[in-house]
This record gives sequence, structure tokens and C-alpha cells, in this order.
Amino acid sequence: MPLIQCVLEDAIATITLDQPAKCNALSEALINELIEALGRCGQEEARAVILRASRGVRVWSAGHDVRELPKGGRDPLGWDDPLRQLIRSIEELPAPVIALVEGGVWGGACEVVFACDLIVAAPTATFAVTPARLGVPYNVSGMQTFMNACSLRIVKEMVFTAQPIGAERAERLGMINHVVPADDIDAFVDTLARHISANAPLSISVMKEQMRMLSGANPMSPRRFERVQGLRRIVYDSEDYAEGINAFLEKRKPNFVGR
Ligand code: LCV
Repeated sequence: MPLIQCVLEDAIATITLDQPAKCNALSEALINELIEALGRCGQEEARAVILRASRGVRVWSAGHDVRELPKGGRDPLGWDDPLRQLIRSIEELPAPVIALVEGGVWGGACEVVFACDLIVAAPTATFAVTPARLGVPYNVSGMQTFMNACSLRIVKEMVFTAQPIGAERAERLGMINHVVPADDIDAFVDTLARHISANAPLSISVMKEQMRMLSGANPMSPRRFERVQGLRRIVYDSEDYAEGINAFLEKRKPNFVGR
């Protein structure tokens, strides 16, 4: 049973997350299907990609599949982690990716949405960045994705509180492009995609890559990077990290002790 749907028409691809029973949690299996679909979009020279969940969902995606997070002793979001591979697939796809969001977006799924080039949300959409809720040390490029999505103060509020931000406020903050009523959002996004697909794809793909390189151009010395990785290891080797994951799996509130 496929975990996503992918349809390509008039050079516009629509990829739909389709595992509602698991709140579209980003498991390795679901992510591999997404990466394969994005690859096909590149090969078939799609000029725009719409990334969405099924119409009217309450949860767009619950984020990284917590059951697939390591129990400790290993970076939970290392280079080869499926979520990291998915983010790079979105950022490196020549065609712009438009996130069409209804319902709740959680954790790593927020990064997936923010890695997209445009975001159009229904009023039901909410965005919650949740590493602190699980005791996870988010990774460096992921933090950069969040910092490119909105001001540092808003990122700090989202990261430290792990509380959702609603679509209207996200739009006011410039975090998303448009808020559109659910009944109109499909047609709105289709029109946006058609505007893009009618323009010069080569020009668009080069400007997308330029902006990716410029937005990632925050120099970090090897010494600073190693310090960050050392700090992150303290977190993913901590009792709190194990407690965050176990609490989720045991469906109880975590009791963090700060070590
Ligand atoms: C696996 C899940 C998940 C899930 N994984 O339905 O950003 S970081 O650093 O935190 C990163 C590592 C990350 O992305 O971590 C994941 C962050 N995500 C979250 O914290 C959201 C966790 N999920 C929830 O809070 C709730 O499930 C929401 C609010 C999304 C939906 O609540 P609702 O009551 O509608 P359930 O909680 O009953 O979930 C339905 C099924 O989906 C599974 C969950 O375990 C349940 O499966 P079972 O019926 O087998 O128990 N599920 C939900 N989220 N991230 N599995």
C-alpha cells in the first residue's frame, strides 16, 4: 500500500502524503517514497511540485517517526537520517516546491514545510517545532532552515516552547506566503503552480539554487562546528533524551531532569 500519491499533469506534480492512520509520521518508508517521487519529478522535468496531505486532514504530518529515533549514543539527525535526505531532496530539486498545508505540522515536518519554496496554508494549519518536547538536539542545517523561515526571536519562541503557531500569525510573521480558505486552497495553489510553470524553468532553477546557496552561506568554522556537535552529543547521550522518547512511546508526560 503506497504511503504517498504522486500525479504529474501539465508539468505540475502533486505529491500527497497518504498515511493518515499514523498522522503521516515521517518514517523511513514514507520518506523513501517521497524522495523517489521527487526524483521522478526531476527526471520528468516537472516545472512545479505541490506537496500536500489529503484534503481536510487534521494532521498534515506528525514529524519524524519517533519509533525510528535512536535510543541514544548516536546522532538522531545525522547526515544520512532519512529526514535529512528528504530536506536536501526538496532544496536541490530544480523546480519550486509549494507546500499546501492543512492541519497540524509537527517537528521535522515543520522543517520539511519550511524547506519548501512557497507555503500556502488553510486557516486550520498550525506549525510546532518540537525537539525540546522530546529532548532532541536538532541538527545544525535544520536549525538554519528554521532561522531562514522567520526571525530569530520567533524561532526561539517556537523551539523553546514547542507550542504550535497558527496560520494567521505565521502569515503575519512572513513565515508562510498565503492563508487561503480550505474550499479555495486547491484552486489557489494550482494557479500559483501554473504561473510558475509558464515561466522559464532554467532561469527559475538557477535562481532557486542561488538563493539556497546564499541563504546557507552562514560561515561556521570547523572549530565552531565541532563545538556544536560536542554539545549535541551531550544531549542525545542524556537521560532526558531517552526519557523524551520513552515518554512518547509510553503515552505519558516526560519528566525531564536536565541531565
Ligand atoms: C510515530 C506517531 C507520531 C510520530 N512518530 O493522534 O523535531 S524533533 O526534533 O522533535 C523530531 C525528532 C521530530 O519530528 O519528532 C517528532 C515530533 N512530533 C511530535 O512531537 C508530534 C507527536 N504526535 C502527537 O503529538 C499527536 O500524535 C498528534 C497531535 C500529531 C495527533 O494526535 P492524535 O490524538 O490525533 P494520536 O496521538 O493517537 O496518534 C495516532 C497514531 O499516530 C502515531 C501515534 O503513536 C498513534 O499510533 P498508535 O495508534 O499506534 O499509538 N504517531 C503520532 N505521531 N511523530 N508515530
